[in-house]
Amino acid sequence: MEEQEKLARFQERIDSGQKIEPKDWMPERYRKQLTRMISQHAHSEIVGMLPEGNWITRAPSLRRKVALLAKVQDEAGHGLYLYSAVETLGVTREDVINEYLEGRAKYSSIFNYPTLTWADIGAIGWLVDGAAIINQTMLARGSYGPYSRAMVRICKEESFHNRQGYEIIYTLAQGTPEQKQMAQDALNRWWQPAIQMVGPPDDNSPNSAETMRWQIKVESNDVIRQRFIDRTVPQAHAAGLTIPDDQLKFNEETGHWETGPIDWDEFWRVVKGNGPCNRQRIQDRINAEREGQWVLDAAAAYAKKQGKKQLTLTE
Ligand code: BYC
Repeated sequence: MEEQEKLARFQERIDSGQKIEPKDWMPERYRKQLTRMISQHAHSEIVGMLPEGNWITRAPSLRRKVALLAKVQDEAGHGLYLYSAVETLGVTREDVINEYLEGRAKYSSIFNYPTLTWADIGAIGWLVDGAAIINQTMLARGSYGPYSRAMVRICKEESFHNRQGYEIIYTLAQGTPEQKQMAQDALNRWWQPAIQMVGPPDDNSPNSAETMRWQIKVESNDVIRQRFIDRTVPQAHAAGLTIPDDQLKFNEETGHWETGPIDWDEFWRVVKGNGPCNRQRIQDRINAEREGQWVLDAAAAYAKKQGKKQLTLTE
């Protein structure tokens, strides 16, 4: 079959809502786009453990500690499903992890900000998992079977994360004036990064035309961002907190909250490696890889004895 004809058939399958599976024919660009997105997503789950892991030993109660520990473990699990999903596209997880360790791979901009107080743990669950769920519920309807199925399970776990985060923020906001101020301060620092994390505006999103034509993404960055804002503003108000945007207003005609300007210069600075914690995040992962080498060596020795392939740290 001619390439053009294969392409037309492929597009027909996508347009009729069929899932594409690993052994099906797919255009090289489709494979490339998915490999890019899934590997970035996997790295984000793993690097996302760092800002939260920072607070496990300092959680204010046993209940909070247990919930945070479970959340961070869930994120590791998400990374593993996603590294497995990316392997179905013909790359190895060692290759994509090495790209990350060498600073060549992207991961979500949001994880380059520090967690300065306990309220930041609430802000991550509420805002970061909140934005991620809205984006990923959309990705669960995407065309590639292994990725869309991974999203279903991940979203269920993220819903728990989101509620534990909002509960932390809400509780602090109803506490002493100092506690309320801590919650407000976390919202002030995380609001812009959170509304930026679902990607640049549609008119400056080079991958969208292709990722949407092939239904890797089924809704655009702007649509997802607006949904996140519409859902989150009333939650802030219910907790008695103020969104840090003096131009924020509700448009009665469209039924949407409209924000003031979003700081896209800051977003691109962070994406290009110059956020407050970019270097530290990569260094921490390099250290973890180095310090975990003995586990790899032990697993490799065991695998050799059993006649199996060599394992990686994330298996
Ligand atoms: N950060 O053309 P665009 C979690 C890049 S983790 C960094 O719009 P696309 C959690 C983009 O890669 C959840 N880079 O791209 C874990 C592209 O550069 P390249 C993380 C970003 O792909 C632990 C360029 O900008 N979620 O929930 O059509 C604890 C132009 O963008 C970002 C995912 O990873 C960013 N924020 O759309 C707690 C979801 N945004 O690759 C919570 C999967 C954009 O061409 N990914 N860039 O060099 C996606 O849904 C899509 O890739 C995006 C961007 C919507 C993010």
